[in-house]
Amino acid sequence: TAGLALAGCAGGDSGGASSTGAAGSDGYKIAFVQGVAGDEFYISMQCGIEAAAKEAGATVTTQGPEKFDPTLQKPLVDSVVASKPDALLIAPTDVKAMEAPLKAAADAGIKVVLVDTTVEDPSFAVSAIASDNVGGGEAAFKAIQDAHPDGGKVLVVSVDPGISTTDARVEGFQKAAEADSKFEYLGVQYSHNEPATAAEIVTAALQKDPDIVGIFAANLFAAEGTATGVQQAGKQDSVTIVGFDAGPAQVKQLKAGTVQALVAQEPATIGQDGVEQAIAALDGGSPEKEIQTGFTILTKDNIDGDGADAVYKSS
Ligand code: T6T
Repeated sequence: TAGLALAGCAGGDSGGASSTGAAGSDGYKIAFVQGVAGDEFYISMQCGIEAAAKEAGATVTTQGPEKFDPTLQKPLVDSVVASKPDALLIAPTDVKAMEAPLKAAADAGIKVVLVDTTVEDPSFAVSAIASDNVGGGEAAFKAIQDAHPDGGKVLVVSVDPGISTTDARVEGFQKAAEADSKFEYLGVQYSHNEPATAAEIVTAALQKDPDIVGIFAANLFAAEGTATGVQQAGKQDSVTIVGFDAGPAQVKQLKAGTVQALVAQEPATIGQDGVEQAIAALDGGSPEKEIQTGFTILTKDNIDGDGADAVYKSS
């Protein structure tokens, strides 16, 4: 993976905008808009983008909204469009709400590349790059299935409906769970990307159904709160937690045994691919319309070996 090659990436700017690139460079200007600022997944992606841009002599400006919320992301996009970058790499926060502003960016002549999330009709984008999110959801169920061959109740904690990635993960998990009659799918609840809300959802769910055997947390912040909720309910010995994403805190929890498996995406690769496709489009080449990147299932058994490469950066 690109992970190790990127050690030392500055990234980690959780607040306002950051930029990198040679001063006075006459290379392409790339703007990156994250789904949310301060999220280690997007920090690792930023590292991949900056490394690839540096190689191509391009400059990068990175910004992210304070929350994973289209009403906060749209004004950022509008101001980025007004600054006329050559390309915009973006993780749209909603399949519907972000479509028009991004189409407007493309209509203004900016090459738009969707990284991680997408929109309902991405035809205006030169490329869309994402993990196999349905496959990741299926793999998450398989990890619970392996730990509980006799079956039982399973729950999903996601972010918000209308996010392409997490919706696809839920879909993959649900289909796999419903295909095994030994399991009872309790449905999905939404944490709005707040760990505290995820923890409340989980403690309430465990009060109602104390025999839950597995919980799938569909992103980093859902996983953080799910682990807290299971601990608070004192259920760490009977509930298997599988989280999407491998931030430093999640990996610590995996090693400590408070979380049993993680689905680690390749955010730096998504970012590097994004830059390459943007530059292909700008140079008049033929970018790939869609690219699917891989994931790794991390457990206590493989995290100290090759799995360590899959851990995201925190700064
Ligand atoms: O799981 C990632 C990303 O793929 C998703 O679209 C939103 O949440 C994360 O950024 C993790 O917090």
